[in-house]
Formats: sequence, C-alpha cells, structure tokens
Amino acid sequence: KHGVLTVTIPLPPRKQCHCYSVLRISYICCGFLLNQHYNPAFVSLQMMKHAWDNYKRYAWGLNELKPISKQGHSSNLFGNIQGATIVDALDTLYIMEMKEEFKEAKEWVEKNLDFNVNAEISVFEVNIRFVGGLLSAYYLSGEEVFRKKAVELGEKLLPAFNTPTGIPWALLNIKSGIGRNWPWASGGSSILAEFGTLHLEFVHLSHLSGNPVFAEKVMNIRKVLNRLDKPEGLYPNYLNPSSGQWGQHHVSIGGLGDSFYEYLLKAWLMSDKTDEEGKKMYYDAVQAIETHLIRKSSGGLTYIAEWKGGLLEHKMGHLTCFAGGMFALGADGAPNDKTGHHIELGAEIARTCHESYDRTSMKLGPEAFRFDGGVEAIATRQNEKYYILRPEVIETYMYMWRLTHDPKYRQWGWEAVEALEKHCRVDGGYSGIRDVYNNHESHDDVQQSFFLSETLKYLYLLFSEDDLLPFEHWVFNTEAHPLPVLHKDNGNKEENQK
Ligand code: DMJ
Repeated sequence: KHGVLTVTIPLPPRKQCHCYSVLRISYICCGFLLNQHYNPAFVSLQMMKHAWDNYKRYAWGLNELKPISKQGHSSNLFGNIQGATIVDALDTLYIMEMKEEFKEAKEWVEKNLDFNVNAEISVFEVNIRFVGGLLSAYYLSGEEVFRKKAVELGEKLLPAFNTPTGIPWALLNIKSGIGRNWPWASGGSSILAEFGTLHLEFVHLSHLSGNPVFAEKVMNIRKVLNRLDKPEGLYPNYLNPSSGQWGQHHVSIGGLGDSFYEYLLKAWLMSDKTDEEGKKMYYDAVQAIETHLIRKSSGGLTYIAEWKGGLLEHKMGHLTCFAGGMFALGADGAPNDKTGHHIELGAEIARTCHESYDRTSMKLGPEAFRFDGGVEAIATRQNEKYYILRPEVIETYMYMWRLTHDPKYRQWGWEAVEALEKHCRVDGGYSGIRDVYNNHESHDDVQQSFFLSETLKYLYLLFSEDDLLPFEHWVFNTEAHPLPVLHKDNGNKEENQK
C-alpha cells in the first residue's frame, strides 16, 4: 500500500522447471497486490497447502471439505468410512515433500482409519481412492502401516465378487458382505468403468500380500469379457453380473466406460509389457473407438462421441478428456507403425479439450460439451455447465508434455492454474463452480478429494522434471496414485524409484 514490498520465496530443493523457467503472476495476499516471480511447480505446491490446511482446519478426519460453509462434506460413496481426503492426498504430500503434513496424515491413518464399520460403499470409489492411495503411500514411503491397511481393505472388498459370473457388484456392505447394483443401471447391470477399474490395485494387493486371490478375481473379469460378443468390437457400459450378458448397448469413453480402457493399457505397462492379453484388448478397443466414435467437427476439432445402439450422440464429457493422455501413453506399443498416429490423436484430443476451456468465460471446462446444433466444444444444457475441480484435462496436458515436450502444454496448464486461482480459490479452500459460462462465480461448496490427489498432483508433475516418477517405473491409477511397474528382471521386487 505504501511502497514496494520485496518478497523472497525459496524454491523447493529439487530442480523443477525444465525449459519453462519462471512465470510472473499477480497474487493477492493480506490485501496487498504483490507481483511475484513464482516457479509454477511451487505454485501448485502452494495450492496444495491451501487445500490441505483448510481441510485440516475445518474437516479433519471427515471425507471432504465444504470450503464455503467451512465444514465437513460426506458423500455416500464411502459409506461411513472416513478420511477420504487424507488417504487420497497422502502421495501428493509425499511427492511435494510436505513432510510435516505427510507425517500427520500417516498418524491419522494409524490411529483412526477404520474399515470395521457397517457401511455400504462404492467398490470402485473405495478401490481407486482408498486402496490406490494406501498402496502408493506404501510404495513411496515404505511405511508398513499403509501396506497392512491396503490389504485389510482389499479383503473387505472380496465379497463383492460373489456373483454368478464373478463380475463384482457396484455397492457392497463391508460388514455383512452383501452386494447390489445401482438401481438406475440397466436391468441390474454392473458398470464397465467400475468393475473394469480394479485390475491394477488388485494385482498389487496379490503382490504385496502373497495371496493370489486378488489377481484371480480381476483376471476372471477379463475371461468373462473375452467370452462375450462385442457389438462392432465395442464394449457396452453395462454388464449383468448374474446372466453375464450386456445390458443396454451404450458405449462411452467418458463416464461409465472411461477407466476400463485406461486399465487395459496400464495393466500391460505395469506388467513390464508382459500382459499380452491386456495389450491386445486395449489396441483392439482403440481401433473400434476410432472407427465408430471418433469424429472431426466442421471446425476441425477431433472429438470422441458416445454410441447408443449404433447412433452417435455428438457430446464429449470432461471425463473423456483423459483419453488424450491415454492415447499418447499407449502410442509406443501401437501396432502397424501407428505410434505417430496415436500421439497425434492424443494431441488432437488435448486441443479439443483446451478449446472446451477456452470457450467459457472462466476458462475452466464444463462437465460436457457438444458438437451439434451449430456449436463446437460448448455446453448447451444448463445441467452440463458445471466444473467440479476435475483433473482430466490437466492430466492429458501432463502426459502430452512428458511425451512431446511441446511447451504449449505447460502454457495451457498455467492457464488452468490462473483460472483455478481466480474462480475456485476461496478463503476456506477450493470450490467447484456451477456455471463456467457465467461471469460471476456460483460455488458448489465442495472441495473434491480428487482435487488433491489428481488435479494438483498432475499440475505439479506438469511443471516438474520428467525424472520425478518416470513412466518407465510408475503407472498412475485412475485417481493419479502411482504404482510401480512390476519389472520382470528384478524378480518383481519393487523399488522406490522416485
Ligand atoms: C476421479 O475419481 C477418477 O479420475 C475417476 O476415474 C473419474 N472421476 C474422478 C475425477 O474426475
């Protein structure tokens, strides 16, 4: 207010900026407008600190934070298992070297994380956030408590597979072991993206416990899928666990389908490229997706449509944007000299998803955007205009950056940082936005746990050196929890390669 204030901010110990160097941002601090030179990875770390400190202050031990009302938020996905944000954030804290915070999170897990509760939970959500979070925390830190808790929780999830086909239920009461499916899912079906997103964690549970049962359960899912005819080579989103038949023929690379495809590719990568079945299923699926779902708009934007019984809905979800990174990550093994083509596909999806952000007032992407009725990459329905701090677009920037080193991906990531700081950051943490086309924020008052596990981690990695969690040694589960590649030449002994 009364002169120039010079602030010196220590850079974190590791070199974190590649050729991007230092960025200038304007920052409001205690009422002063400061022009500071910030290292962008350091900015992501500061964002993590703000998200974490406020969770700790207002919602410690509860699942998530309501950053406007400054209290806990509980979602029925976790029943009454508590501490989702703590478990989801463990590895981000570790990677960012937030040592004090990691220590207090570990102590909470030791003393309070309790799975002996009468709770009906989502098998998928608990697996990707809790099992995945605990496994990564174990592999990164070597602390035995995380391994023990992961295996204990994995055992609690096993009754979900007690169905005539072994395709697991979506919901499970972890006390009684009784499972069921979402009442809205096509004729009692299980969901492709849910039962298809257990593979990585369950293979690691067998690896760490010495008990083959976990891996057997997920290998059986593959067997059931491989016996079935696939319409046009595509996998419908619904499969009945009793009859073993498909439900409605809806196909999506976004919600209900997305991470099934991701896990086929990553199962192959995580097996040190020995899982030939996973590899074949992945590249066959991508071939069918290209033929039947990928289209180009008249304005030249490549998008992935949804398929409903042979008819295309020209809509792409924010969730679908992860596929840019997936195509690029899988490019290396693509058959018939298609490596360059898969990288290009990844780059085109990244561009389309960036456009979906750029065409809003807040420069944050809507939940779904359309390519029909005269629009391209824009949400037209009111109930698709929200942004809930999702990571998929930043995830794709991170993969594209690592695999191409085209500086535009860091630039786009920085645009997202600026938009998050401007519109989502509030006193009590970070909040989602109800309508990204509006000029004034209407906050949804939820700080999702995946904001800490995924969005902020992918931003930090985007602005860090490639040797922080290198792709040769780590694969990220769908909640951005890094799991080590099980190298065939070291007797499958995991190493801390961070
Ligand atoms: C996350 O929980 C995971 O990325 C999941 O695969 C899809 N949705 C959310 C984030 O948007």
